[in-house]
Amino acid sequence: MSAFCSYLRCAPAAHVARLTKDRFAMSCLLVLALGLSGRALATDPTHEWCPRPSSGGVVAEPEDLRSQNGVLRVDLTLHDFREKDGSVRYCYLLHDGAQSPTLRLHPGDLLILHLTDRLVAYETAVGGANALPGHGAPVAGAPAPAPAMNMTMHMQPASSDPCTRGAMSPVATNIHFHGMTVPPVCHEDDVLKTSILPSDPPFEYRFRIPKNEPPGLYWYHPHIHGFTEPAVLGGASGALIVEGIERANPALAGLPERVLVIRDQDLLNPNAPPSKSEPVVPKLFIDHDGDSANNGTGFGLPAKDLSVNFVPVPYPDYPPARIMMRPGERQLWRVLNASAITYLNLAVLFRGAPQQLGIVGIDGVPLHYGGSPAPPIVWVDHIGLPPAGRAEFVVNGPPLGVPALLVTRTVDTGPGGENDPNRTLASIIARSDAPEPRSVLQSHPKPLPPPTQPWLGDVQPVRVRKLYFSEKLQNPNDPTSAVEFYLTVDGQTPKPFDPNSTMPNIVVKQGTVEDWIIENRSPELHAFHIHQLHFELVAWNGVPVHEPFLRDTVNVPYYSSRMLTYPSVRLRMDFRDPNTVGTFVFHCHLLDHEDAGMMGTIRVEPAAAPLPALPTGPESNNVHP
Ligand SMILES: [Cu+2]
Repeated sequence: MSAFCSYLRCAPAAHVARLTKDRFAMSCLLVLALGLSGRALATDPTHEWCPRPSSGGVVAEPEDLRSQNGVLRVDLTLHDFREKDGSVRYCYLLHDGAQSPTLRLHPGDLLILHLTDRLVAYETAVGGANALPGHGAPVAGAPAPAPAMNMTMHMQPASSDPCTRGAMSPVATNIHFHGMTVPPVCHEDDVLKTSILPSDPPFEYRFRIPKNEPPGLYWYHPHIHGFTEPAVLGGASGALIVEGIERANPALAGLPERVLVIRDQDLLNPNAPPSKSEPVVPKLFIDHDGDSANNGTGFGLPAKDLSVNFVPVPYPDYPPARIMMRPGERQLWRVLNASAITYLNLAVLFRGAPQQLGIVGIDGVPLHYGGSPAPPIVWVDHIGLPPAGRAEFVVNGPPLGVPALLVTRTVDTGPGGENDPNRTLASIIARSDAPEPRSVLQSHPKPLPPPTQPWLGDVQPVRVRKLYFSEKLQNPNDPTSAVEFYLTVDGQTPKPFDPNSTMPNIVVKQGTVEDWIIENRSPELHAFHIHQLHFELVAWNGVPVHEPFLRDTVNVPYYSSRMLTYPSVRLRMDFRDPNTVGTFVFHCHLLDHEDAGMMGTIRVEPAAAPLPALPTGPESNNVHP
């Protein structure tokens, strides 16, 4: 526990409500052939794309697509569908109608992914659909207002080349391979310029999984600035597994494995009264985004519903999805928090009692990896996952007849955050005839080669930078005015991410290691993520921590006016891999924040290249090592 009590790294859970602001089934068989007929369906406004299972259903595994002879070829089509309540579903669809397949490759394998953009419906639903009546919310079915950003500033004339187009529009898309250390270039993992439109032919992603990519759970999702949240909230996400975790941790050999993708979505029953089984909570507050604000009790209307492999678990009764297991069976669970804004705090309960979960990997990396002094497995009774975080852990199934639940406990997102109450996710049902998971880890794994470079935690950083999250009311005198979101390099001027800027916020040298202190100067949680690399958390609120494993996303605790200093995390950033060379982004992974500008860019220069001359002026501070 000691090493992991900070994994969730949330602010203290128990606090009174102190609201400082009064503001705010996979039945896609119709799509069997996506040739001409798919094209015709795509323009048919009555066709219901992206069908979803009913609540209370059995949690089916996503379809597995496995590389063969070192190559995985995938054809995905991205669809959207606007529901009657105004919310929009999104899905990555295969020709056979399956949604959001799990891509499984080995280090060194080639991925060739053809992506077709068939987005049509989103334009009329920008602004979210679960804003509530009586709070200035859009009327269901009516065109909603634009989000709190100037979208027109990002609308550029469409070039003919998706690689340089950079167009950020509601029907544009691209893919970010979250957590992978593949180069930030077009056709690989670039999100700054790559912009695919419905008028384009299938766009090819083509890259090799690096031979040194840690084995574990990664994921893919669209990353068009200004429009990432609606797509991910709508379900545009899927898992990518780099095979071989049992090579890093032989204790896992032969275990069945289960992929659980937990997504958030607009509330199915936003106007329903709370369940009578819950305590009465203070008056409902709605935040600027139209979401239910944190009330600090652990109960009440959540900001978003959750789903487990697309089986919804809606407010107010949270009917659990169903996970079937053989009695007492030990499995490896690979859990992805693919939520747009929702934090998870997972626990498994038998007869209401928390069970031990054996964490073996975080954010795609085995705990004991790359020379890390971490033990290969750490047993805990709850696991915090910020949006985009992943945890791979060993679960021992319940004995026959023992009621068991997968739950997420409340997360205190801060006085400015969204409400994230206690809720059930799934019943775990022990049955002798439960089907086995589709995948089983190798029984006799060949050990991974030894690390070729020192453990990140043992490398002296060449410098320390400070960045900070902050929020500002557009009109400080009007508490109902929109909030602006910034992620600022200390010394630079806070401003929303500018997709047209060619000046990176930070320039570093490949081959180096730096320490970044990320402060939170706002009254809500943020989740710091950087593309292309992993980092180690080395201090929490200025106090060194011993958590010698890698992450790509980390929670940053919220600020309250009672605090004497801003909360912070200190991260050891690893720019040693040559694949990090190029320009890419770091941002908050609460995607409404990212869309509203909480993002910056970094350029990693080749090790041999000289650094450019220092620009002058107040914004040049800390730009160069
Ligand atoms: Cu944020």
